[in-house]
Amino acid sequence: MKNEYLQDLMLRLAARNPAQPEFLQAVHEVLESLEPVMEARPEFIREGVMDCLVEPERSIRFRVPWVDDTGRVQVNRGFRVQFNSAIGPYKGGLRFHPSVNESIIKFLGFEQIFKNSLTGLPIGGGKGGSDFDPKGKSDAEVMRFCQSFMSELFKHIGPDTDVPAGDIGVGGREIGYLFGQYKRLCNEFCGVLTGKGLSYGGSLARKEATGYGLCYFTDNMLRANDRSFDGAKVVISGSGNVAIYACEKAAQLGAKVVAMSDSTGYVYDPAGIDLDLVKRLKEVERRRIRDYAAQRPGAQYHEGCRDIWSIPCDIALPCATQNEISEESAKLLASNGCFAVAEGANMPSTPEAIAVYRAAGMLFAPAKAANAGGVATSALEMSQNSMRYSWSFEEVDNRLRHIMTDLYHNAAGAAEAYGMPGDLAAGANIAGFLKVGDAMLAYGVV
Ligand code: NDP
Ligand code: 2IT
Repeated sequence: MKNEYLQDLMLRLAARNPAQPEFLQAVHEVLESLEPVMEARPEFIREGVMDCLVEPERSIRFRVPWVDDTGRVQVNRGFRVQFNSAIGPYKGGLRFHPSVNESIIKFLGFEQIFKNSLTGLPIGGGKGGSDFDPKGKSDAEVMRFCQSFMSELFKHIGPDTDVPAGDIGVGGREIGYLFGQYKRLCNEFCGVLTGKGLSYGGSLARKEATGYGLCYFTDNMLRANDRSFDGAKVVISGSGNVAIYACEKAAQLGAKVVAMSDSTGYVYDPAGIDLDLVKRLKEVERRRIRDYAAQRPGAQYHEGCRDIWSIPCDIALPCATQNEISEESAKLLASNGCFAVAEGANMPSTPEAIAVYRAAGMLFAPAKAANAGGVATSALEMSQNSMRYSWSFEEVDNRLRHIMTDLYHNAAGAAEAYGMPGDLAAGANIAGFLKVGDAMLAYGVV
């Protein structure tokens, strides 16, 4: 980073948030690519927009006590970071995973500001979650936890204030328990959460949206570079919501997905992943990806999820978690001939990995742009809730496809306009920032 003001801002941010490496990583990546904007529009620094941008508007941390099936009291931590509401109510998922801490929620909330802006829809940025681990818990335990979590969270959210949704460890089951408790506490049926079940205000195609949107975005990027999914060999990390529907759409677009993973290991299936089997194991039976190989002749299981990037492929779709592709993994991908990486997960590539993609001339679709289809469809769910109406699957899917195409052109156009043609990461940061920054300027110091 060359801009002296941004350099100093980064130093002050690091001094104030010493134990938040993921948050600092996310901010650094954005500020670096905004340097040319600071040259062209010095008012963003002069008027204090950059200083405000890196400090959440509000950050809530709370105790979540609940009783497990043996009668013991368990205590988890709950978080909601309401990062930026310049262009709409805070919007962003809830993550339930033992690794959750303030740094992770703040990095996710910060990224969400620009992602949500890029969708073109009126949504601000926020994120929340807990260090609760839903794995191995009974439905009754998950319900009690969700009810306790919402018993505090409901005070801070609302359909025009803050609208949470799912993320890692939070799917349809959890959203159901959370929404039920909100409705009970507020005596109000409203669009306060997205990713709801179809019988109580959910949107068709929300479940599919992040994975499908990732492939729509990637398809645009590939076509603009005379490539396509058709006939391509694809590796997808993760086997959760994003990974499953990325696999489905990639296959529909003619690709062969040969590997998927979870946090313990990966399966390699040279004949192509049997997605019905993955869906049954993961969505219905809540089993491990290891069990896939036991039921699928020809598939191999390997312990250790990170080695999935050693499998030769044309296109890599990381759809598990942050920093899952290291420099070493990126080098393996490049040397095995991979020509495109598109991020379904949030910040799955380390900065060193991104440098490898650039040096190798690989196409790179950054998370903020490539996985924005999930939150965009959440915003479509909010619209349907406000209208008290529901669109068909085709209607929502068509809107999603158009949003991802517009988003691609918007990011590519901003990269070009600021002298970095082809750099979608910079373009996404710039285009996402400008709308939020202009709104913040309009408000004055607030
Ligand atoms: P799920 O909980 O449905 O699935 C997560 C998947 O990633 C699982 O296969 C999980 O394996 C694996 N995983 C989680 N943590 C780790 C870890 N520390 N190391 C290795 N593997 C891990 O979550 P989603 O599919 O919803 O989310 C996946 C990613 O996509 C996240 O980065 C999320 O922030 C991002 N995202 C999600 C959106 C959504 O709409 N859901 C929208 C945009 C981005 P295991 O089962 O073993 O834990
Ligand atoms: O990271 C994300 O964009 C999400 N987890 C989805 C957020 C949402 O509000 O749908």
